[in-house]
Parts: sequence; C-alpha cells; structure tokens
Amino acid sequence: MSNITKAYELARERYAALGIDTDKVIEKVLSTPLSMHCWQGDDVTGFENVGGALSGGIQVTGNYPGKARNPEELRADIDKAFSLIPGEKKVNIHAFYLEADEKVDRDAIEAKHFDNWIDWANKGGFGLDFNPTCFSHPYSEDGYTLSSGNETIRKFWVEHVVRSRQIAEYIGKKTGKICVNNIWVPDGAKDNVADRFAPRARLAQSLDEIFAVKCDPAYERSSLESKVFGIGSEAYVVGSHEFYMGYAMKNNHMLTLDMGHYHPTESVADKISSILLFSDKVLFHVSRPMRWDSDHVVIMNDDLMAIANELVRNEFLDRTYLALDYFDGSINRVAAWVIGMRNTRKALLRAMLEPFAAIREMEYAGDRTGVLAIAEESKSMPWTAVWDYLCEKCGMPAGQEWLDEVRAYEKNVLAAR
Ligand code: RNT
Ligand code: ZN
Repeated sequence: MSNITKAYELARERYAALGIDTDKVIEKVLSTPLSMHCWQGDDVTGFENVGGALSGGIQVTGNYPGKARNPEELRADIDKAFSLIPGEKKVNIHAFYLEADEKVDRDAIEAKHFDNWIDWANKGGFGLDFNPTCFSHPYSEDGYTLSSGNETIRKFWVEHVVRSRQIAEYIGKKTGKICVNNIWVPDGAKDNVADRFAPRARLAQSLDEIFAVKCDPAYERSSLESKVFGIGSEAYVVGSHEFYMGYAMKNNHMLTLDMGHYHPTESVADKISSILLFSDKVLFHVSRPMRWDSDHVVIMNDDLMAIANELVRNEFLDRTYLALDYFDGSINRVAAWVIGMRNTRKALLRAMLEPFAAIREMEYAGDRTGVLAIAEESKSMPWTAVWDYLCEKCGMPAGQEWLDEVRAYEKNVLAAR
C-alpha cells in the first residue's frame, strides 16, 4: 500500500466519524467541471494575426519565454496542463482565437472558424465555453463598444455578440455539452464623463437587440459580466454591477461574478445566496485581484475558500458554472494554469469535507460557539490526504512533482519556441 493510500485510510476514518463519506466526496469533486481559460497561454493575444495590442482595461505583464504562438502550440500547452489537473474540465475560448486563412473581422466570424477547437475538444472528451471579444480592436479604441454613440460601431459589436452566441450554440451542439457564452465589454472612461446615463441606455438597447435573437438554451447560455474599474476606465464603467444586476434580473439572464471585479473589501461569496434566490444560474470568473489588477493567478486564499464554501454548503454547484480568468506572463504559463485549476478544485474538496450539516444544526440551536469552533477545527482536518489520494487515483502527481513535469515540458518544448 502506498503512503498516500495509508494516509488516506486514516483520513477516511476521521471523516467517517463526522459522518462524511470521503469516497463519495472524491467522486463529486472530480465530476464538477472547471472551465480553463485558454488566454493564460498566450497573454490574451488571439490568432487574428493583425498585430493588434491588448486593450480594453486589461493588461498582461511579463515576458516569460515560451508563450504559445499559434493554435497548435496553445492546444498542446493546454493538453499538458490538463494532464496535471484532476477532474472534469472545459476549455474557455474567445472569439479572437478563431482559425481562418484570410482576415475575418469580428462582425464576420462564423462557426466553421472554430472547428479545429471543436474537433480537439471532442477528442479530449471535454466541453468548450465561449466569449465575444470586444477589446483589442480599432472599433473599441475610444472606449465604447456596445454602448457607443456611433451607430456604425454599436451595430458592429451587436453583430459580433450575436454571432458569438450562435457560435456558442453550434459548439454546444457539436460537443454535446452546453457552451456558456460570457459577454464582457470594456466600455468606460478614464476620467469623469458628463453623461453617465446615455451609454448605459445604449448598452441596454444593444443587449435587447442581442437577446432578440433566440438560441437553444440546451446548447447556449449567455452571461453578463460587470466590472468596477479597469486601466483606462477608472472613472466610469458602463457595465457596472448595478447595471447588469438590474438588466439580468429584469430580463431573466445569467450574471457573471468575476472575483476581481468588485471593491476590495466586498465579499463576492456573499453575493451568491442573493443572486441565486432570483436567478437560476450564476457564472464565476475565478480570479484574484491585486491592487490595480483583477487577474492574478488563483491561489488558495480566504476569498476562494469562501466561494467554495458557499457553493457547497448551499448545494449550489449544479446552478453554478465555474470558469477561471487570469493572466500572468511573468511565470511559466502552463504552471500558472495548473496552480489555479488545482487550487480551485482543492478549495471545493476542502469545502465538501466540512461537517456542514452538524455546524448548521448548532447554528439553528443557537450554539454560536460551536459554529465557530467546529468550522475552525475543520480547516485542519486531513483534507490534504484526501487530495493526494484523489490525484493518485487519477494517475496524476499528488504534490509538487507536477512541477517537474512542467519544467521538463519547458525544457523540451517551450524553450524551443
Ligand atoms: C475583463 C474580464 C473578462 C476578461 C476575459 C479575457 O476584466 O474579466 O472576463 O478577463 O474575457
Ligand atoms: Zn472575467
């Protein structure tokens, strides 16, 4: 018996004493899909090959060698990362990761431009998610897309987002797995604007036009992502939380909660139980804010644990899409994926191993001392032994040995780029 198995058997006993079936938990946590963002692999560049720079209030810093330069390299890097990330996965792509022989502008993208992604996903047995790309384009340069006062520009982006929804629907059909289409626009201004109302009214109008086109909800689900500020949109963000909260609730749409898109002391975890009271689903962008940046590599911090706890305690996982969203060009990009994805699954595992039913009973009985005491004790229960065993069961490195594999890949593959 391996040491990992021995440690697991002991851990299993301790959890069983609390009424928790670790074998069942392992099964459950492995079957929870996590959507990995392809854009960590190429610093949010895309494959339009028109030399456009990243824009829209998001920024990648760092020039660590070996970034993916084409779809083949990006998919190979994702394959490598996936081999080190246990559990059910999806890949999240953006419209500008299209593959076409000639230049295709954003208002002309078609489903066929994503066939290579679909074939690859079907071979790997995982689903795909999608995003319209409303940044890094001449028509997003003055800071407004779907909320633009220029009708040519506004219509251009409406067309792009409609096509994105239709492509997502096609992807859903072809993969047999629902394709979530996340709509985020960078619209806003660096300094104070006189009229904060008109752009919001136009954004609402654009969304009305976009959703007037019907897609089959069995294959496509769109979601709306707000933001508090970005680089170059410090003073005004058209798509604020209140804007999308209002729009989504009134019109029955899904909201995206990006962990980096709120005020620093705001608890994103605390929003879930309100939103899911009024909406059937929610999409998460698992991320980590740091000062001005909303997109640091996800670590296992309190914010992540709080979200995992909320989702698990309330049995909300079935109503939640979990997608990662960050980009760091200063470290090995495959490692960046592996770290964030493993951490997210670890957080879910730890949450599933909490004796929540017992804690809740104490709360209902007015025993607040017990609630605090048991929730704290559960943090030092041997959940890591369960994690190690889960990895071994999946034939993947349990501990830091995954890094050796990434280093070897860097030496043999990335360094040659
Ligand atoms: C930007 C949003 C958005 C992007 C990706 C690339 O602030 O978080 O989700 O990060 O679409
Ligand atoms: Zn996001």
